Formats: sequence, structure tokens, C-alpha cells
Amino acid sequence: MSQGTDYHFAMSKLKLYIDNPDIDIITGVCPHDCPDTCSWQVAVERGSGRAVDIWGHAGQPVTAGLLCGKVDRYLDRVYHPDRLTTPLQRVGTKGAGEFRPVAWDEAVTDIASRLSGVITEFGPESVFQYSYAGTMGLLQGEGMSQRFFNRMGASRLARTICAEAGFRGYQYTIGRAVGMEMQDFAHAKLIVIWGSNTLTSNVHLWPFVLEARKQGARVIVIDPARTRTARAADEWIPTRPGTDGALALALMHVIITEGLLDADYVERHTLGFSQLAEGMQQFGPDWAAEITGIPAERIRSLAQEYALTQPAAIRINYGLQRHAGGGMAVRNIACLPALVGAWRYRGGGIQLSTSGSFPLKKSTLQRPDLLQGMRPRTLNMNRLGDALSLDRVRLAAAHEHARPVDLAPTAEHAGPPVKALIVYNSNPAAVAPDQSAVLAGLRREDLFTVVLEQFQTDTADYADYILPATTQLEHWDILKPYGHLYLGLNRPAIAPLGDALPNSEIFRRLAQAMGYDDPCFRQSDEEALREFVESQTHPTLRGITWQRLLEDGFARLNLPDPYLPFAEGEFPTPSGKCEFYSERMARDGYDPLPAWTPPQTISLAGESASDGWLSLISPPAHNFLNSSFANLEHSLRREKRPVVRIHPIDAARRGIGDGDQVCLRNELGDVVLAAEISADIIPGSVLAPGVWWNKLSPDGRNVNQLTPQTEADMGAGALFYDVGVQVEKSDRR
Ligand SMILES: Nc1nc2c(c(=O)[nH]1)N[C@H]1C(S)=C(S)[C@@H](COP(=O)(O)OP(=O)(O)OC[C@H]3O[C@@H](n4cnc5c(=O)[nH]c(N)nc54)[C@H](O)[C@@H]3O)O[C@H]1N2
Ligand SMILES: Nc1nc2c(c(=O)[nH]1)N[C@H]1C(S)=C(S)[C@@H](COP(=O)(O)OP(=O)(O)OC[C@H]3O[C@@H](n4cnc5c(=O)[nH]c(N)nc54)[C@H](O)[C@@H]3O)O[C@H]1N2
Ligand code: SF4
Ligand SMILES: [Mo]
Repeated sequence: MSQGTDYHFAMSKLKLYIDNPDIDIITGVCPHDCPDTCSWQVAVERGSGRAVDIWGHAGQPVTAGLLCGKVDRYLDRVYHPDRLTTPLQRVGTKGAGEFRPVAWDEAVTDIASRLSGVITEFGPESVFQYSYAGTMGLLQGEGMSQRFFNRMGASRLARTICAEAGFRGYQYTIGRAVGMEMQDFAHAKLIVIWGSNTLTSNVHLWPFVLEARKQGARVIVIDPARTRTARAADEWIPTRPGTDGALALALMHVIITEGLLDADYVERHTLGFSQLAEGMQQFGPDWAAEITGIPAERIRSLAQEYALTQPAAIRINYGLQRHAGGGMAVRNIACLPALVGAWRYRGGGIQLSTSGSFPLKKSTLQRPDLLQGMRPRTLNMNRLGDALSLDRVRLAAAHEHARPVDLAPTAEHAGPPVKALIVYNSNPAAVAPDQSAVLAGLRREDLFTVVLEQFQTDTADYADYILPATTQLEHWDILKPYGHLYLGLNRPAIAPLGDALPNSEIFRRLAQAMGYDDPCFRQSDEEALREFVESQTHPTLRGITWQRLLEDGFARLNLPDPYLPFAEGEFPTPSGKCEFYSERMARDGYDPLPAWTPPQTISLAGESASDGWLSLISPPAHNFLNSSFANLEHSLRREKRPVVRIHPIDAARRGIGDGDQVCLRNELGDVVLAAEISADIIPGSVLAPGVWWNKLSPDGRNVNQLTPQTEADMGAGALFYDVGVQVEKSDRR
């Protein structure tokens, strides 16, 4: 691909600093939960040790010199006056956010003694960890922390909040989260962006989409919302939330009945075609049109266009799987490229995530052996409200049950109540579903809560102790992306601010205070990462040495270039084929064939919704990253205020005018947002971009007041976009 303006901009930065004796240039990686995992370079003033500039790495082929608008201002985040720089102990009531500074030693000693007390009385499972991808770093994420929790035998966390349903659905069909390489989208002739707002959440894919377009490719977006990506595409196909599974079934129906398939590929590399052909008979375009709201004729022509335009690429993101049938939807969509033979071609296939391409052995980092035979329960993060409840029935319901065949324990076997909670890399008071239940749990006086944070988030307000954590400029890490194939090394560019410490060091100190004397708790960050890199034996990682990472900052997996993972079949499924029919699904309690699993809100979708219910989706706001950046002036200025987008038809029916305060309500709670009347959302649905901090929202709460703890069909995934709400004008401000 030709080098773009971002590349030249980054090169000019490099030239500006490289011969300056007062400046060091340090290479790192963006830590945020984003498929792009950009490599960056930071200019640091030698004298002051202060970072003065940051830009995208020009040499990393996906980053290509560009950081997104949020991280381009990462230095504002690092040096923000609100950064936490000293440990804090609560002095006010829980949630009030009143704290006093304390010394590290005092905090660590007291935390260890409180945890020990809880463990003596209730057992180690009464300690619960809650974390997600505030940083995706393998060390500052689930590295040192897992050593600590494994040694303790604390309750484990099923990290289900984002992607689990789709992940499982994809696995059943394809075997692992392996798909197209990002750069190969440039070679596609047709690109279907399905349930993904690329220009917001995956910007580094876009240059490759544009490249394909220059060569004549058409770009189609399937989404309930006319997103900025849909606007930039050739066509927006509006669809009802949670109905993508039905669309995929009908596409298969047309491809099969009209004989548009790649018979040779199907014959050699797929399993169960005859059952599929029979099973799909019932799912015609007319049937799917009723469900999706897409005209039957367009479904038919889309199937033809998809089958006959090769190479055809599909980008699915996680938007379409945060529904009751989200796992099955992805399972169905994942069948499409094999049916039409798209995997044969460079630029053909599908990408959900590339994470399955990284055969990283994490045991040296996480040390599961420290469990020493303990088998602590696993609680589902989407049921944090239930997990923190003292009601044993609810606690039992919080146990992970990822498949229909996994039964939740009875109340007697729920285990001890959660008495201590350690939160890091996450802001559950804002991001977790069923917010009232979460806050009720966090408010419990008998719950001892420790929060490791960079900022005093909504969650931190409920802590007994807040421990100040470093940012990516201040610590070591290794990053595994989920949108491309480059492993990245992050070197610290500056010293920690104030008394802030890396998560790794905080867990090291806590381990020491708990009396855990295993040598792994004395290993430095650099040693831990180096050992991790050197312990890898898989051929795909061959040649990725510690030295090379230190020198270059990133390294592509040792995979062929171009990388066509399934051109010759070889799917990592039990049969080695793309499984249209899946024995594993049958065993796990699912239909072994692609099937229709409706969303919870199915009866609400469409203009005919007569009883007033609308279906709510709350995808990422452009200038936030989940709830990160949602406290920074620049991002807040751009997002202005928490809004809900509502179609003119639905607004008129409710007498709602543009800018009116409206109340969204269901059985779980309510929230007041400003109405934005817009045809950019389909009738029958409303869209509230997230995730706002509660305390920075005019209503003091956010849209997760309305989202349920209920699990998706697969992997106990979250149902953020499968929510029924009533919407009415509000007098509340
Ligand atoms: N700027 C920014 N970037 C981000 C994030 C962020 O918050 N802000 N979040 C990061 C995270 S955590 C993740 S997981 C990734 C991926 O993040 P995703 O959550 O997948 O985000 P989007 O790419 O916005 O995709 C969601 C899209 O799906 C649409 N959608 C919702 N329901 C349905 C449905 O049923 N069917 C279809 N077809 N579409 C539906 C929404 O309207 C939206 O356009 O992005 C990451 N990148
Ligand atoms: N309604 C609704 N809710 C959603 C979503 C949605 O689309 N709609 N999206 C969901 C999705 S996809 C996801 S992935 C989750 C994400 O939810 P979270 O993983 O909780 O993500 P963030 O809200 O970004 O919070 C991450 C926190 O980690 C902190 N942090 C960053 N780096 C470090 C570090 O090195 N150390 C420590 N100690 N802290 C650090 C940040 O300051 C930030 O407060 O939210 C989910 N919630
Ligand atoms: S958030 Fe994503 S696009 Fe932005 S710098 Fe980080 S990895 Fe790159
Ligand atoms: Mo996510």
C-alpha cells in the first residue's frame, strides 16, 4: 500500500527529534481495548524526564504513523491533574468519594490484614477479583495479578463482558479466533462491515478498505444505525438489533438454493453440507425480511452479490453478538465464507478477531501451578450485581455457566459470600450491566473493596482503598492485539508519577504482605516479560526474541505473508473442516446446525411496536473508549452530553422534540438523557452512545441502569444491546 499522510507526519516527528541530544525516543504500544493495538513513539526530554510528544509508529504496518484522536492526546491523560498519585483511604460513606492520603506501607499492611481476616473467616473464595481490559497488557493485565490470586485461591472471574458469545459461536464453526489479516482487506472486491463501526472502533482497518475501494470494491455496512462508517460506505443496510443470525440463515438459503456456492471448496473443506442444505430450506428471504426488516429482494441480491463477487471480505465486530442469540448469529455468519469459497483468495474470508493466531503460552506469567490443587469457583463478570449479593440464590446464579449443559449450582453450593473485592483495569460501576444491583453490592458496609486506578472513577468512589496505578508511559508490558498479527513491546518512557505504581508492583507488594514468599513475587517486570518471551516454543512465535522486541518494539507472527489461513481448509476444528454441522454444539446443548436464536427484544423491533417498547443499543461513543477518556475535557467537549438517538416516527408518537429530556425506563431502572431526533437509527430502536461516567452525567447515572445481567446463548456473554425500554418526556434535569 502507498504510504499515507500519517506516515509522513510520523516520519517528520521522528526527524524533528532524532538528532536532538536533549530528547530520547521511546517505542511503546497503546494499551487500550481496541483491535488496532498501535505502536507509538514518545519523545522524552532528558533533563526533566517529561514526555513532550507522542505519535504513531511509522514503521508498524498497521499503525502506519496514525494514532486515533483519543490516544493522540495520551499525554493529557498521563499528566492530567486528576491523576491519582498517592494511595487513598476512605473517610466518607461508600460512594461519596471522600478519601485521605495514606502511605503505601500503611495501605498495603492494612489491606493484607483485612484480606487475611476475610480468608480466615470465610475462605479464600470470599475474595473476588474484577478486571477487564483497561490495559490489554499481558503483564499489567492478567500477569502478576493472576499469580497473586492463584496463590490465594480467590474466586476466579469469567471475563465475559465484551466478546464471549461471538467468540464461542466463531469457535464452533471455524475452530479458533483466526481470520483474515487486516491488511488483506485491501485486496477485497466486496467488503461487508457487519455490526462494526470501523471508523470509531477500528480506524486502522479503514485505509485498507479505502485501498480496496480504489480498486473498485463496494463497501456495505449492516447496522441498525447509520454510523459514521455507514455514511462513508457505499451502502447502509439497516437491520433490527439482534437479527443478524436470521439474515445469515437466509443468505445461506439463497446461496444454496440458487447454486451459488463453491462446490469444490464445500466438498473438500467443510463438514455437514447435506444437513445444512436441508436445514436452510425453512429460512427463506421472506421469513428473514419479517425479522430483520430488510426487504426480501435485498436479502436475495445481497446473497448473490456476496457469492459472486470474490474475494469478498466480512468484518464482524462485537456489536452484533451482545444479544440473546449473539453466539448463534456469529456461528451462522462464520459459515458464509466457506460456503462461497472466499477463504481461497487474498482479500476473502472473515475477521472477528485475530487473537486465536497467537499461540502464547501464558503459564510462566500467570502461574496456574500456584493453585496447588485448589479449584476456586468462577463467577461471571456480567453478574457482578448477583455476585455481590448476600442472597445465596443470586450468588449461585452468578456462577459461570457458559453452555446450556452447564448448570448453575444450587443455593447451598453457591460458596461463601463475596467479602472482599479487588478491582483493577476496569470501572464496573459505570460499565457493568444492571447498575443498580452493582451499586447496591458496592455499597455493602461489610464488603472490603480495593480499587487500583489511574483516576477516581465511579467505581473508585466505593473503594475502601484506592491504589494509584501507572499509565502505559510508566511501565513495561507486552501487548497481544486482536485485530492484527503484530506482538508489541511497551517500554516505560517516563518514571511513575508521584507514588503511582504498576499493577504488577502493587500485586507484588500485596503478595509480600500476605506472606507469599514464592520467588515469582520477587521477579521484576522486565524479568517476567523476558522469561515469558523466552518460554514460547510454538513455531508461530519462532524468531520473536526478547532482543528483537527491544530493538524494534513489535514483531509480526511467524506466519506466511500473505496469510490465507484456510485457503486449503485446515480449520482448527475437531474435524479439520469448517463445521456446518457441529457435534460439539450438539454435546454442549445447542442445535448442531445453524439455527435461529431470537433476541430478547424481538417483539419490540419495528415500526409496528404498538405497546410502546423500543429496543435500546448503546455502542461506543466516538471519543470515549468504554468509560476511559470519558473524564477528559477534550473527549467530553466533543461528546457534549449523554444523548439518546430516536427516530422521528418514534419521537413524534411520544411528543418528543429534539433536545428534550427523555426518560428511558424498564424493570431494572431508569435514566434521563437528551433526545436527538434522527433518521440515523431505525424506527423501533434507540441508540445511546456509551459509556459515560455516572458522576459526570447530568442524571448521575448512565445507560447501564437498563441493561440486564442475563446471559447470551453462548459463553455467558453480555446483552448490552438487547434491552427493551419505554421512552417518555421527562421533567427531571
Ligand atoms: N472509539 C472507541 N473505540 C473502541 C471502543 C470504544 O468504546 N470507543 N471500544 C473498544 C472495545 S471494548 C471493543 S469490544 C471494540 C469493538 O467494539 P464494538 O462494541 O463492536 O463497537 P463498534 O465497532 O462500535 O460496533 C458496534 C456496532 O454494532 C452496531 N450494532 C449493535 N447491535 C447490532 C446488531 O444487532 N446487529 C448489527 N448488525 N449491528 C449492531 C452498533 O450500532 C455499532 O455500530 O472496539 C474497541 N474500540
Ligand atoms: N452500555 C454499555 N456498556 C458497556 C459496553 C457498551 O457497549 N454499552 N461495552 C462493554 C465492553 S465491550 C467492554 S470491553 C467493557 C469495558 O469495560 P472496562 O474494561 O471497565 O473499560 P473502561 O471503562 O475503559 O475502564 C478501564 C479502567 O481501567 C483503568 N486503567 C487503565 N490502565 C490501567 C492500569 O494499567 N492499571 C489500572 N489499575 N487501571 C488501569 C482506566 O483508568 C479505566 O478506568 O464495557 C462494557 N460495557
Ligand atoms: S485506541 Fe486503538 S486506534 Fe487508538 S491508539 Fe489505541 S490502538 Fe490505536
Ligand atoms: Mo469490549
